[in-house]
Amino acid sequence: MTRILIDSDVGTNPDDALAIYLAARSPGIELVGVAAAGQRPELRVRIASELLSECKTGQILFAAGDGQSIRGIPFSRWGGYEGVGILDEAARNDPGCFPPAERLFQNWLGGQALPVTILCIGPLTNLARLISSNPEAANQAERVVIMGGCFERPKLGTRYLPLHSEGNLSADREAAWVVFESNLPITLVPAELTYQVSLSRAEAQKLASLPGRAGKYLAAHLQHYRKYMVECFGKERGVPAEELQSVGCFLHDVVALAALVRPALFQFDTVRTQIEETQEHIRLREVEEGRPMKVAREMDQEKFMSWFWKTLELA
Ligand SMILES: [Ca+2]
Repeated sequence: MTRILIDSDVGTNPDDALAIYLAARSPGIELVGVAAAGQRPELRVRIASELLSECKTGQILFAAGDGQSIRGIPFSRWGGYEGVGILDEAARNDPGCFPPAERLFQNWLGGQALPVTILCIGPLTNLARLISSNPEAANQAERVVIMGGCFERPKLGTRYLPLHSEGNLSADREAAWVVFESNLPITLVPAELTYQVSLSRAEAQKLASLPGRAGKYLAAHLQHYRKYMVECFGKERGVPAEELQSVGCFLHDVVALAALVRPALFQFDTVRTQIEETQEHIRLREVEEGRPMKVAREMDQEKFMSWFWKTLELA
């Protein structure tokens, strides 16, 4: 049994919700906690707790992370539809209180004898804070799997996207430095790999047939997200709307979960990795002398998709 703790920015892009839902349904996995960082972290983590309310799981601790970067800059990623389809207006305005992410990490890493893997599918702020405030606890993590960064420009169809297309490292650059300079055993799942799989609009519609609240939520979420995604790709990455015509949803965070629960679907290399930063972007570089990390390079896309649908029981 692999115990995992997910640190996300669930709510804006649907891939976080999918990764969390799949983790709760994956055999051999015990999901022990879900945290969220990003604009309005309490709302985000409430979404996760509602999403899993009908899943048969053990006890999961839900925790709210940061609403701003290490430097105190408020996170900007926001679609305006976060929680629609799973929370009513009153709950979206007042999602309630959750313990801080730090407590969740302390709970599982501070003195616990049980090994825990952390899956980071949002900005690295919560993990960086733990590394800075309690490095002994952080070092207890059995493994840290990170969806983030890119060594080369990700490709969307035949188009190369700009380097800033990966949002997790860009959202909190200081946090990324803290995590990459730590001694934690890191597995990286970079954006040039995660951009290789997505759901078409027709495939994404199948998610509406998931039972109960999850299906209802994902149907509403995907509808709102598509408009937002097309706008973002146009404004930030120069991709015309026509080129996104058939895309229903990217699966970045789901690929990172798969690298953790189905590593046989991937080919990994050990790469000495360093962050390279300019004003415009933050990217990863393979260097001769640097910190070795396990990097997911290739995946069997067909087997990945079949794992995805099978785990959702929609195959
Ligand atoms: Ca995410």
